[in-house]
Amino acid sequence: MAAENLLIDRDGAVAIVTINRPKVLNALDSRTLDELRHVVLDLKQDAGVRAVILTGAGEKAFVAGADIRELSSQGSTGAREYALRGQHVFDLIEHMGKPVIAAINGYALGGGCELAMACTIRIAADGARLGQPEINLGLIPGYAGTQRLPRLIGAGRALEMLLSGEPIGAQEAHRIGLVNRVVAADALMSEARALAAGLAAKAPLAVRYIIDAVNQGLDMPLGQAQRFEATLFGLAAATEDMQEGTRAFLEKRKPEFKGQ
Ligand code: CO8
Repeated sequence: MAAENLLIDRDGAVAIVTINRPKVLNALDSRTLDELRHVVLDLKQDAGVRAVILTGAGEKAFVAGADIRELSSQGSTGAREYALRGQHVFDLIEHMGKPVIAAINGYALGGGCELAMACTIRIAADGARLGQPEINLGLIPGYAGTQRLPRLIGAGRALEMLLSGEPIGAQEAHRIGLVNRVVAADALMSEARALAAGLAAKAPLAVRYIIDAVNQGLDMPLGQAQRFEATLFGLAAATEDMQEGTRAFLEKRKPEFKGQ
């Protein structure tokens, strides 16, 4: 499937995916979601890609939400399917097994905030605004916003954002843990690239196991999650990269991880 609404670049082991519908503030329509699904599956399979940056085209928006024009014509069954389809794509991002950095360059509203929350790490430009304004459309979030938001910032704050529909600025998002860091707008992509390159140099299997342990562990009772961690620890300890990492430490040199 040729991507019409996405730009895909490579910088060494880092892939940069840009949602490219700036005329509608990068709103997510069905085609864009489908393209995103294909790209995520491709990047997951591509052993040469070890980290991904997701951002929006233009200076105004990361993603201003689901495409309201398309959404307005959905009936009840269609809307449910639409929500499930988007949730599936966002789950694929969360479970890609590689770090996905959301470089939030402007509005991240509704589905845009939900997309950022499905990413592994969020960096925001200082002028970015994040929120779940669905309530103002007589809707509720449909791409897991009611679930990922309270997991990230706690139920009380999440309920206020979800019920008020009021977006918050980047600094407030940082204060409450919705974004990991805030940078000047003109430094956003260089910060994201530096972070991604650093993560791309880590042991890929250990990276995958950490992401799995955290994300899947959050859905498990603590005892079960700890046993899951121990199993992944056992798998990590059996990798060549573990041999390389420990040997490099003892030889006082930088490790070279191969993902094996
Ligand atoms: N969908 C479609 N078009 C959009 C969207 C959107 N989400 N956001 C902006 N646009 C369009 C505008 O219509 C406008 O188009 P045009 O130039 O043709 O009039 C263009 O982008 C520029 O936008 P504005 O003129 O509105 O720009 P402003 O700077 O005045 O305002 C805002 C920027 C505040 C971001 C404003 O555009 C806005 O409020 N946008 C909508 C934000 C929103 O409500 N998002 C949530 C959408 S619902 C959602 O995401 C649900 C997700 C789960 C769905 C599950 C399936 C059932």
